[in-house]
Amino acid sequence: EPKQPIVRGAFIVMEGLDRAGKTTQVEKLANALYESGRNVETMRFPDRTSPIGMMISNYLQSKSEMDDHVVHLLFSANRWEKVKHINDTLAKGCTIICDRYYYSGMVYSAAKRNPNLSIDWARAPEVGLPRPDMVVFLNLSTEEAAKRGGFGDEKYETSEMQKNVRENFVALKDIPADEGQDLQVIDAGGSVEEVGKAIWSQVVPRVEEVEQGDFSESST
Ligand code: Z5A
Repeated sequence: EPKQPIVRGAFIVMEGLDRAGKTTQVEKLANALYESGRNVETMRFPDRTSPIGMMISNYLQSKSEMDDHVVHLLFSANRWEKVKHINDTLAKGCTIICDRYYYSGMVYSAAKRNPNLSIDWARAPEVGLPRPDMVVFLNLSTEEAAKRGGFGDEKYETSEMQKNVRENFVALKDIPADEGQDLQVIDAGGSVEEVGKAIWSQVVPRVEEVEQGDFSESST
């Protein structure tokens, strides 16, 4: 039987807390989708390769200082500069698995608890970005995260910041906009294989739906 043509690729985002295994699972999922005969591309934010991404990377490595709003807007601009590429890739039937997106953008900037940088303020520059077809949120307890080694050296890798980030991700559920509802929570505390299986069983049905045209063309 001839395969139906693919309407478009699916846009799947992986979000999660520090050391939850996003990068590990993005690769694993992309490989498995590729093995199943699909075109797949991985992306990550921040994309440190563009001029804007390099400014973000220097900031995260404490090589430069920036006002909280400025770096927030750079993280957002770093997504906007990829919008055409995202839309073109999906349109040609290629599925995108993306490591972090604007959910991280909102939650990390607001975790600084700067009184002039609320989650609503943080959301504004993200409005209009392509909306993912599914967001997998890898949830890891503080205890499990600690077992996976200490903090790295980058700016946000402190226990205070990570505690606020966790609270903000939980609070996303209460935001009237649809951000919270987008998140499919998966327990990231199991082995790489176990977590991979849980992700696969959630993602594949969604990818199939999108490929067959069952999606709404929406933006944030
Ligand atoms: N940020 C922001 O502020 N605003 C934005 O708009 C965006 C991001 C997009 C850099 O991001 C920082 O930018 C980040 C958020 C902020 N700050 N922090 N923290 P990044 O994506 O470049 O860096 P990252 O997310 O911190 O790092 P990462 O390396 O991508 O982490 P990960 O993907 O969660 O984990 P991993 O590398 O896959 O695994 C971590 C370790 O655990 C590794 O040793 C693995 O072998 C191990 N691992 C993985 N899975 C398992 C399981 N299942 N069991 C045991 N061990 C495991």
